[in-house]
Amino acid sequence: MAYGGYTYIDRKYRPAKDDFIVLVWASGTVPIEKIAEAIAAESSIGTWTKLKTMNKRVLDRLKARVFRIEKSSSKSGLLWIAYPLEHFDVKNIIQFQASVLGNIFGMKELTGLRILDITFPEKYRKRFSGPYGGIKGIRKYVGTVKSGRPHLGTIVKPKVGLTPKEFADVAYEAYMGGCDFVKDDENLSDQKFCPFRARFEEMMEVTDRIRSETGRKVLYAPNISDKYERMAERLDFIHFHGAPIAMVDVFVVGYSALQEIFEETHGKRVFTHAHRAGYAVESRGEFAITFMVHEKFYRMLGADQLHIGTGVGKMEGSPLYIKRLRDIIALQKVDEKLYLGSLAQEWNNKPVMPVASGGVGPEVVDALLALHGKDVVVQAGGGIHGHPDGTRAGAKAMRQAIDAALKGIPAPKYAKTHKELANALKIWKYRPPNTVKKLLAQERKRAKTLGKRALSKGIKEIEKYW
Ligand code: RUB
Repeated sequence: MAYGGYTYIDRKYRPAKDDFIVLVWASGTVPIEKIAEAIAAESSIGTWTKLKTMNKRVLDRLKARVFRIEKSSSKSGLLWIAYPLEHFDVKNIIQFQASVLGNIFGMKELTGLRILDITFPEKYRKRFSGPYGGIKGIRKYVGTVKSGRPHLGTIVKPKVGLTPKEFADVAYEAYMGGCDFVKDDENLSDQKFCPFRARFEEMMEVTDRIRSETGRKVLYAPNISDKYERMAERLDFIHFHGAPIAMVDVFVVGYSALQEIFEETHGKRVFTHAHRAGYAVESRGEFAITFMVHEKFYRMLGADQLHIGTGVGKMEGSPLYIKRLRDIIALQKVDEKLYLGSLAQEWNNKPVMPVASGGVGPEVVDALLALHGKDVVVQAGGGIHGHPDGTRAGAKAMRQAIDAALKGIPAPKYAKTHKELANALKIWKYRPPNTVKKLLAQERKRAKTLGKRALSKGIKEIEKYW
């Protein structure tokens, strides 16, 4: 079988060390082999017909090769595709995406296409600097290297609407209650009611005040997201005033500006907090790119903290899937987990601090930490500012829930001697960590069988674990 006159399926091919491996789920109106040929051709060197301009050098050195096909039906299945390093521009993620994540999504013979995961070879990864400080750098700043406890973060709520002074007052309460980190929400930027500079100045006063009143170094991440020039302007401004961290809405900003602004933050020794608002636009349907792929780009480009979901809160993602998202950014090496649609990956850059956020309150902290471990920013908006006794009590309740989990004491028991936690649990029902623990234990025991099932049953089986 061939596409446009050339063949791209090569089951005997063994990927080279420098190849990119792309794992794809595809379904269509023609046999899966034909789909595989079409995808490999269109995402590398080919087109719908033979070319007078094609030559052996291009074919041999630059084409993509489908080296493994696991069929689910005659017209659907999992494909493993290898791309040679030479195919890609030196340090250009846009070119990579235009190639591997480009035209193929529009091909009319396809009824479904999901880019499940990509393994990036070391030579490519090394071209990008990765996080500036990552987990260690952020911990050093906050002073938690020794304790290794989870950080507590909050998003000032309401999402938008407060004036700079109102915003800073809420933040002060949150820090006093025990937050290490306060951030703008994804849709707060430079609106008239809360101008960026005025808010930032108020917040610098608050973080200085916390330092002098409590001796603690806390972080505030202002949302600099905008077109590139305005992000750079804001970055200059906050850097001039000694800000340690900036927040960027990484997905909606787009990779071109993102790469540039992350390089600038690094140059200025400023950490980056990556909010992923919008990512699910392309990760939930029949035609999709999983967040695993994006988080790899974000790690290469240099996010120091990255939102990855919670597994127990308001955003999509099963506990096991979110754990995988966590491992991909927080570990130096992950093995293949086919039942999650995920490939092996090694890293030589710094681990990124995972941010578990979205629908988090003290009632889920036990479960959250059972899943994420201690290297995590436990981040709560509503779960702090919705506390019946206000923001300071809300932050205290969260810190108490974290302390309880670290001591192995269930939150309701700890609440007997901690009134903020007790009051929180009156309005939010405690969710014990049992389900999460059970899932993790099952996964450990059944990993091999789950992998085999995924191979024979395809995407429906994989989806069960997402
Ligand atoms: C948090 C919130 C954040 C989400 C985004 O508010 O809305 O924007 O974390 O989701 P709250 P994710 O704590 O009140 O739910 O972090 O999964 O990208």
